[in-house]
Amino acid sequence: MALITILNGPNLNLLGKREPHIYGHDTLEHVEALCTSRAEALGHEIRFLQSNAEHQLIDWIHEARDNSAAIVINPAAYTHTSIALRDALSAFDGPVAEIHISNVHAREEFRHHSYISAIADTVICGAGIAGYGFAIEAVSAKI
Ligand code: CA2
Repeated sequence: MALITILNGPNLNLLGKREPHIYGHDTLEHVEALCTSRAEALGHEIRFLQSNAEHQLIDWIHEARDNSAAIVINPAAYTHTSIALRDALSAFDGPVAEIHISNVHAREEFRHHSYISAIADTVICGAGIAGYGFAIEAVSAKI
């Protein structure tokens, strides 16, 4: 059994409460339940976290170096801005999956570039919250 750290970036605590036409009606609690169920089916445990603070996400990535076999991350808007998150993920030895609920490539131009994708093992977008399950399957296959 391995631990998979699942990180959620800024504003994802609002999931299901605003902008359902983009992100759907499911809340972050629903996402956690989906992740727990998928990970357990594959024989793994999860540590499911959300923060609006870049430094907190970086600290959790550093902790994952010692306690996790893989990281699944929805970096939210930090996807498009944060070299610091990319550097932290680069220092993690296990598989990393980047996941976006929406299809970022069908949205505004500023969402088309990700600082994370080039160092991720897996990139999933546009599958809704089901993408979290696909990301867990992808990293599980690489653990
Ligand atoms: O599609 C995704 O999962 C995103 O990572 C979500 C981010 C966005 O900045 C990325 O470009 C794509 C936004 C997360 C904020 O989520 C909200 C949910 C409900 C209401 C408001 C924001």
